[in-house]
Amino acid sequence: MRGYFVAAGAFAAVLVTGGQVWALPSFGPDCAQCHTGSRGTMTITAHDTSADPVEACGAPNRGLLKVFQVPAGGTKTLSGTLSGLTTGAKYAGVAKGFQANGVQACGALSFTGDPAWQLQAAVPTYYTLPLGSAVYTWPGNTAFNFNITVGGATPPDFYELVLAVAGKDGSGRFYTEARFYLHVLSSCPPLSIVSSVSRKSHGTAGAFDVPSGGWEGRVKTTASQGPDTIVTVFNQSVQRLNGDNSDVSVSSGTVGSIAVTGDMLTVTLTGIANRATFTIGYPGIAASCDAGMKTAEANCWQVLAGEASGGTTSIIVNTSDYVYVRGRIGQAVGSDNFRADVNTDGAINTSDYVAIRGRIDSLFSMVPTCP
Ligand code: HEC
Ligand SMILES: [Ca+2]
Ligand SMILES: [Ca+2]
Repeated sequence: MRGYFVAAGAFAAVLVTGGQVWALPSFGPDCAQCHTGSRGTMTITAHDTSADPVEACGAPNRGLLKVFQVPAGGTKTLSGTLSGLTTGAKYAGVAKGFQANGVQACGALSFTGDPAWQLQAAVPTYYTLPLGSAVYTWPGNTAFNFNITVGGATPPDFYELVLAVAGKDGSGRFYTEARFYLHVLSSCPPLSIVSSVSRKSHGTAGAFDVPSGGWEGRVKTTASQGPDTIVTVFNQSVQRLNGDNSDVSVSSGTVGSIAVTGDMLTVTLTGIANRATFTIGYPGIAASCDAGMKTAEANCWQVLAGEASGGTTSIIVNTSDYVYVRGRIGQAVGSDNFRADVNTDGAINTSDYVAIRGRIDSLFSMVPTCP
């Protein structure tokens, strides 16, 4: 037998079950077990986005839910707005679902709850608002904001949580809830490329760079037409995932070596196709702080061996390249004229004519920038 009696005071009802006396609304996280009516609407507000993640760990498929995003170690306000109760309804808010594992990586959410809410039970954890055994009376509080601080070691994932309201009005006990995801993001910043250059050493004159997106006409040997050393700087320290040549993807040629120093990646190559766009991607390069933090960005150069003079709309190896070199013969090789040192030996002289000569083709042109 189960019975209850209504007591006076801020917290009106007390249920006696098998000799145990319960204060409301602390009957357990499943308010809907007793609050079977459906009234009011909890609407998730101030969320970041919506998502329908793939459930890999047996969690029910909820379809598209609203999403709050927070980096591991960060704090987020989970907010819902209540509407549609009848005047005089007594109600309290509930935050729950914290024990459910992430839907993709199956890990646990470690968190610190909002001290402005009443922690009612640790297993399964749920909180109510207002504090203690107080309740609201409609029209009363409509804003249910739960500040959550996520533990730094929480696996990045979607964690399904619930903001709900249960109470009692003239028609009896009611309940309404809104499910949403707390999307814990890696605390590691997204990986991006700061710069990437095709670097060639020009003998004692030093090394000179052609930035990604431009054209590369220098030819040290036939094997090193186009980029032979690519130096890419990322926005943070990086790691190699595979340790072999598959850490980078190239559109032509053969990778010789790959080296990482802090935020800098140096790749050497041979045999890059001439008269073609050369592209390098970084499928096996990840941020040092998170092996899952990779970038889809790529770099590219327009490879046209023998090109020296350049152009704004097209590049072509023809007599204008001789003219370009001739105007610089004898100059010290520097950042403003290194293109004229076509064979990269550190001097601008007739040997650069030779590097151009075998490649003259007045019928073939390319755009000077990557597509
Ligand atoms: C085991 C059944 C049961 C569960 C579980 C339960 N309640 Fe109730 N609740 C009651 C009963 C019984 C009353 C008394 C009101 C009535 O129906 O007369 C009540 C009343 C209330 C009231 C109105 C109090 C007042 O001052 O009139 C609130 C608010 C409330 N519950 C919130 C909750 C919340 C929030 C939860 C979940 C965290 C919850 N209840 C879970 C049975 C339950
Ligand atoms: Ca030219
Ligand atoms: Ca030269």
